[in-house]
Parts: sequence; structure tokens; C-alpha cells
Amino acid sequence: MMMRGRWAFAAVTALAVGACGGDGGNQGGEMALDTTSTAVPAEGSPIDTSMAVTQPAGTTGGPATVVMRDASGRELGTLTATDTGQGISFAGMLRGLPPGEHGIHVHAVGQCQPPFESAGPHWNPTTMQHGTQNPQGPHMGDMPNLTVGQDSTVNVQVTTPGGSLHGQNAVMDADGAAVVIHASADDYRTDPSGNSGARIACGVLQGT
Ligand SMILES: [Cu+2]
Repeated sequence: MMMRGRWAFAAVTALAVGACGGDGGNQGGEMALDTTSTAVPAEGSPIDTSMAVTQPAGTTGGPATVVMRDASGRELGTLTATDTGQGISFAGMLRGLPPGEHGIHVHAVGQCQPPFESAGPHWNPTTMQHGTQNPQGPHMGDMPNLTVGQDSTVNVQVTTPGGSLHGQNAVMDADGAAVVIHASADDYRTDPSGNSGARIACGVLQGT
């Protein structure tokens, strides 16, 4: 529905611009769209409002975004965090990481000052030990290792064993949360962080 509305609006806008014929082709497509939308108020503003409302959406939660950076501040890519009902999934492409296996966890504090100790320990609202193979585990922030290819990229698709962005055991609390990638693989059992070594990348969960 919404997409259809947007496409229809875009088509109308294109027609309008074409009809006026004075906006100089490719130059400033976004600007032209803004100018034209003021001439069609009934179409433009309601669409924008409904788009905004679907994102905050209260307790079931809209997605959060996580811009990952290494210790030099270089941006590696963006992950999208989504409530699945059985945990929080993180998805997205990252590049510029060392090839091989790396631990990746949700940490308890939304701060990423290198060397990323500022992100605190693993997110652990149920006060368990670390690791999905630990009889006393896991932390809610524990996730499967990433395998970064020889080209230094990885298609991230990982999910926490429980918790949520906004509902029960919400990660989006007063001090926020961060995703941290470690130098080594997580062994899934050694408390408190699976012997996964130094923190090489970090991103704060940002959203509603
Ligand atoms: Cu960690």
C-alpha cells in the first residue's frame, strides 16, 4: 500500500517536472521533488507522517541501526537490528575487517570510545555466564562468530539467544547498548567473553 502510494506520487512528480520542462534534467533531482511536493500538499505530507509513525511504534519496537567503526574511526558498514520475538537479529554487510573468525556480541553500554572498553561487559540482563555451550550460560548478548572472507568483507546475519530491543529484557535501556567485534573467535564457553580477545570494532545501537 505505502510503496504503491510512494511510486504513484513519484510518477506524478516526474510528470509535473516534465510538464514544466524547466528544471534542467538530471540536476538536483531531490530538490526538484521538494519544490514540486509543496505544490501537491495532499499527497506529500500524509505519506511522510505515516512513514515516521511506523518506526517508533512503542513496545514491539522499530528496528535500530548500528554503524560499526574500527579503533581508528573508519566506518566498516551498518547493521540493522530487529526484534524477532525470540531475540534480536543483526544484519548487514561489513568490510575492512581482518579475515577469519571473530566473536561478535551485544555489550551493555552504548559507548564506543577506542579501545572500546567503554562498551562495558556483555549485555546480560538475566545474570548468566558467557557462552551458548556453557551450562551456566548464555548472556543475552552472545551471538555466533563472524567468518570474514579473504576480501575482508562479511555478510552479517546473527541473532541473540533472547531479549529484545524494546520488550522484555529490553536492550535499549537508559545507557543504551553496543555491538562489539573481537580480534579472535569466541569459544562459546569461557566466561566472561569466550577468549575472543581485543575489541576491534564497535557500534552503538541507535533507534527508538
Ligand atoms: Cu564481546
